[in-house]
Amino acid sequence: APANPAHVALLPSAGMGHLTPFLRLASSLISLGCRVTLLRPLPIVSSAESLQFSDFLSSHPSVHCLDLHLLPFQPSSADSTDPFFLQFESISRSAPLLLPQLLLPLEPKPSALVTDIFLTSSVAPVSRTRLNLPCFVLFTSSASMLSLCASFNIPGSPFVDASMVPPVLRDPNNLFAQQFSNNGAALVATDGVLVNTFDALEPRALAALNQGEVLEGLPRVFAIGPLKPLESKRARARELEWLDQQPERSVVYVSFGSRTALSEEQIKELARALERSGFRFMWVVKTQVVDKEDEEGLEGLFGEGFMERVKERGLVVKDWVEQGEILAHGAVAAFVSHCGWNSMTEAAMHGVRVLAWPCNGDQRINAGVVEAAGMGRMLKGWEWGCGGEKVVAGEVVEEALREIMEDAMVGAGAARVREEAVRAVVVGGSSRESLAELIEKLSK
Ligand code: BUP
Repeated sequence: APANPAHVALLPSAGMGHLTPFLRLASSLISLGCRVTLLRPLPIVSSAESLQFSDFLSSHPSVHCLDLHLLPFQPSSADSTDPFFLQFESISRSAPLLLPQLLLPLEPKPSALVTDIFLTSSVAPVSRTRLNLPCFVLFTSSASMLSLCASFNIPGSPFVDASMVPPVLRDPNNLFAQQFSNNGAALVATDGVLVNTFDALEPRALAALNQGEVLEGLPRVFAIGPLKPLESKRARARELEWLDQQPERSVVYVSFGSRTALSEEQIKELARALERSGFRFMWVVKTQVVDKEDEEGLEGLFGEGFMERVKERGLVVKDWVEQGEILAHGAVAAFVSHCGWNSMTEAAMHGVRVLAWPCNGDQRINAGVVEAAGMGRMLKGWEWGCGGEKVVAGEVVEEALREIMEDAMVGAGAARVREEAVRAVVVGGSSRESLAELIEKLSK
């Protein structure tokens, strides 16, 4: 390790989609000799996040964790009821007051602060002026989404087709849209933007960002992905044992991430599609409806007799699974996904083809990245909100499953993307070099 290692303070925001890349980054920095101070906003919204924090801290004993006790705030009626959104708000308001108390007394002093895109406009000015620390942003989605964020003018951007922009960002009165826009604009007052992607996956977006085409004055964008998933310390789960019993590249893995619930009707159609297709499948079902602990609850959800009929070739799970390990398993061939960006980087690094079924937020843009890279296809007839108003029929999904499983071009595309991903992170690779360059900057 260098005599004077970089000391990086990390401030994540809320939700697994945000916490995950922060902890992966922390782990990579430590393995490259950096010192890490992790700021943990409390209270934490989901139990998945709490578990992730404690697993991470126990497997990385050198990390100094500082609790950031959020100040009470009264959401106004204009604020959302989404608990993650309220948490972004609460961290944004508390951090400028709490960061100086927590970070100024630290010895050794941090050399830089890395924060979340959603905290940029509130944290970057404090970091640079009060703390006298360079401020970097970890953008938790794709570089293509970053080009929307950095160039954003409600209701659109010259860099992203309007049809890809989610309805919430097309409404100039929406508070989330306004904040998205403010945070994008605040990027010029930071020292660099880190993205969990790699050159070969998003060459055009990265070039446009770094050549000043998207936003004048945008600092350097560092493509440092795919960030390596943390090693799980938990016992090997039954999902992996189940996958061990399945033939090579035969299983369709289905998951819509930690925050997306399909409508009940859409779940029934998807169940029909999986059954009719005849493929082996593993389905992580997350809806409020399945919070009940028994299989009967699931049974009611999918339609009469479904579980019994598919029990030889399908596994339905409702708990948290180790998705990184599932996608790394050789039995998995395809991933039916909402296209959360972490999930897409995991599919890319394991050469798993994607049937893209975007629902909200950045997902349509991420799905476009997957298609352009040749590692997947979009589901025809998908709708914003995922089955809220219009349901995609089982037959359409079945057809799409067949196409994705049988299309040799997509298979080759996914395999190529995996090779490129591996090449990016080994010594001499584009992401590995960017990370080294970043650490050099962080050390100053
Ligand atoms: Br669900 C689930 N196990 O059961 P995304 C997710 N994950 O390991 P999201 C599990 O959580 P946003 C589970 O591998 C990925 O790293 C998954 O992040 C992991 O989507 C992460 O893919 C989920 O970005 O977040 O949760 O919808 O809405 O912020 O995109």
